[in-house]
Amino acid sequence: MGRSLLEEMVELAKETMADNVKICDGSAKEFEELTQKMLADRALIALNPKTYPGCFLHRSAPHDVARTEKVTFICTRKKDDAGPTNNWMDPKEAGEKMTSLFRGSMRGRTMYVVPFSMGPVNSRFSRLGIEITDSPYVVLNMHYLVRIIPATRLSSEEPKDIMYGLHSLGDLSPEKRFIMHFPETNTVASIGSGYGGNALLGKKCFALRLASYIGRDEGWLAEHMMVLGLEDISGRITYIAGAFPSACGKTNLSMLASELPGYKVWTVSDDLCWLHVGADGRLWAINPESGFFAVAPGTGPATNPNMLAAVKRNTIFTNIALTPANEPWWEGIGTEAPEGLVDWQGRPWDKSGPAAHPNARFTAPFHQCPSASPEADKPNGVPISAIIFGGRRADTVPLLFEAFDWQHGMFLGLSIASETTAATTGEIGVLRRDPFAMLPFTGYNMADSVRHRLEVGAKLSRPPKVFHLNLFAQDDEGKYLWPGFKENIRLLKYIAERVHGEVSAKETPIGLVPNGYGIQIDEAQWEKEAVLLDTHLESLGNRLPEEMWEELAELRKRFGWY
Ligand code: OXD
Ligand code: MN
Repeated sequence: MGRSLLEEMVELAKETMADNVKICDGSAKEFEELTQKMLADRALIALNPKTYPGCFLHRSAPHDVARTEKVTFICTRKKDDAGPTNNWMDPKEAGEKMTSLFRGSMRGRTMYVVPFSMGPVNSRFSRLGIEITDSPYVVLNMHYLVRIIPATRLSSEEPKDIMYGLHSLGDLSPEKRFIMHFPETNTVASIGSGYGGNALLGKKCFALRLASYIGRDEGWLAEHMMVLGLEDISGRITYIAGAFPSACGKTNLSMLASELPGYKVWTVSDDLCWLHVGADGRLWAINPESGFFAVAPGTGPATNPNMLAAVKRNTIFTNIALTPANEPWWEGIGTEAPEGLVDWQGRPWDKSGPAAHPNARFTAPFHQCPSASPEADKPNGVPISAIIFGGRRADTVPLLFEAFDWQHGMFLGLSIASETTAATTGEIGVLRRDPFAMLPFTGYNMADSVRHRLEVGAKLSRPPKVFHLNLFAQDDEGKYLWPGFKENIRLLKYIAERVHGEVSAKETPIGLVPNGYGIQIDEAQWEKEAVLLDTHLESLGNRLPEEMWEELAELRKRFGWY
């Protein structure tokens, strides 16, 4: 029998020919040494120590600023196991390609070995991982985003249970950039990018793509969901998870600063969660991460004051603009751009484009956020009473409605979409379906993931209620119907009251709609939507559970179309 892929990956790590190897321990001393080295190499700029203590700016290569889905692959032996929504490559072919790209790729560099836990260190739901990288920027980010553990802890784990990742910046050329996932052997190989989602393997690669595959086999779910706890006047906390496609307000909602007297939002996660079926028949969530890696532009005092407070110290900023006082600046921060601003590429800002890159980021430790939930590190997680699937639609889909049951809720999750507007792309109404907000993050066949969600639901004696939220519905003049931001607390309050059976809802063909919000359902638009959903379901192939087609037929029946 040939060598296992894992053995081949270890061999591959040796072949990178790194000058030296450093086993990381996550200590403050290590952080200090790395920042000193990066400051000397001009890979970091120290920000104003009085106003932004412990903060640094990193500028990436200008062509390496976002996740690259085109070169992200799921390499399963059978193509059908990756499914119609993923790029696929045969694992042998992918392995060979990566071997040749990694050979000598770390020459002249240090190889950092970072052992870590995803999830609270003492939780039975956590997973151990190891990332080998030649990027000190990656290591710094990992100090905040995952819990780095002593390397010796890895030996207490079955090697096959460890998520193993090899990353190299390579020469950063887009033609030689690949993010290869091998879910059947729990490994990832990524080369050619230093950008977060491509290079911080703990985040999307491990915590979603590999973990979703593991969760399918073990009966749990890895989701692209924020988690918050809504505390009400009586002190009762209702935990709500929410999956929204990118740029649909997930992070802001998870940290909402409530102005409703007696109500408070506690943040458990702003991006990811792992959901397990508890002995009590409820779904329990942990946050596999321990920090935030979030988009800066648009974060300001009105949209997310908690995040602004979280990034005032010990934060790594990437691709933001810099003021003459050595402070970070981005569009939407809430202050006028000062004279003498330097743009994200280090040039004097000439106002011809944005000063900060639209995908500029900050990386900060979780507990710096004033709304961080004290329950976030609980080994068993928090019990989820409601799940929100969020979309971005100008018409058809109203502000808020509730699924009739879990299966209908999964149909809503399968259908979520975000629609571009003239303001963002110049093209109106381009609809991108993003099932469960997991389109780029599911490590196996999306249709099988629907079956798995139905199976998990069948094990829940107290399933969460499922809601669909669309904060972006517009009137005929293109004006948003819902003010959003601080008003969203009223929607969370409504959801919690539905969970506890304290308010009624109106039954309509699309689901249960809140009373008193002036919600209208436009039948003609829904007739078109049903046709679009035919195409969407079709596109997921014949492994899609029949139940989803039944849900679509039921929708038509409830409208009385046949
Ligand atoms: C994303 C992110 O791309 O969280 O979804 O960075
Ligand atoms: Mn995300």
